[in-house]
Amino acid sequence: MLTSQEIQQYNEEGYIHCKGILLDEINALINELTIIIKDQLKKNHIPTDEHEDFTTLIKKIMRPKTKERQFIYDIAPRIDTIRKIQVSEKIRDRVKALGFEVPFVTNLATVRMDFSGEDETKYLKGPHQDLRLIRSKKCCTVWFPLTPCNTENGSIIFYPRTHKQGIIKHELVLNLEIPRDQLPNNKVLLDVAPGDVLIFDSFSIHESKAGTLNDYIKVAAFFGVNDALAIHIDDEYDLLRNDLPYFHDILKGKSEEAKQPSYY
Ligand SMILES: O=C(O)CCC(=O)C(=O)O
Repeated sequence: MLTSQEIQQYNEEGYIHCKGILLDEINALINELTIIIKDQLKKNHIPTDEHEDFTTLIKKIMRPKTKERQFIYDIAPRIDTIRKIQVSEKIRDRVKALGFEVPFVTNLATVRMDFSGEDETKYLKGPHQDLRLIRSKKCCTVWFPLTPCNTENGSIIFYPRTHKQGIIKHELVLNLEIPRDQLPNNKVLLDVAPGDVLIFDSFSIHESKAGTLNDYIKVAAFFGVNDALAIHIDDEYDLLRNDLPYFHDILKGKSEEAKQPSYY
């Protein structure tokens, strides 16, 4: 399932790139999302052409501040084709090979749609650890694209070997971020295709990267997995489940009310 080099890479660098393992599953997910988006476009009397591809449809439906946009964000993580990926043996067996004894999916997947023309300072995620997905020391993020992710279309920047530093102090900007002057120099922009999966230690520092194309689009999803046997109830990792402020509260200017992070 995983080679000894891959396991070694995960332990040392903090991530592995599993190429082409979810081709059928991603096609099924894109097909379902396409049906849902076309249905919403039709209900909103927005004309579509039969040949329009997934990315064109996404750009059409994801108009800022519309209910349809929110609906797509809300429904995407809940459809069966994405839930199937979360419980797929292809993921579970790999995570077990990485030493998770009783893996469990920590959350509904997040589906991100990043495209040009949006306020990148607001929506693109700065350098961070996946604090929301950490419940124990043994946790990973499973990240997979629905569109090609690379320099041109946008991707993630990953900071190898940052996973062994424990919880790093984040600052509350629009999101929780690690100040740039504290980042290591060594970073990689990952080139990932639909069907590929990145599995990385959720303690690893990573950030979203905008594409260089004028009309870039990047659609990707991720969720967390923890090892149930690594959970120590109410320790500093487990308590992250209720210590973090919510992005939407921060956006609405409620950051004063949002809980301040106290975990470094
Ligand atoms: O750009 C990405 O897909 C990474 C996003 C991410 O790490 C996050 O939203 O927590």
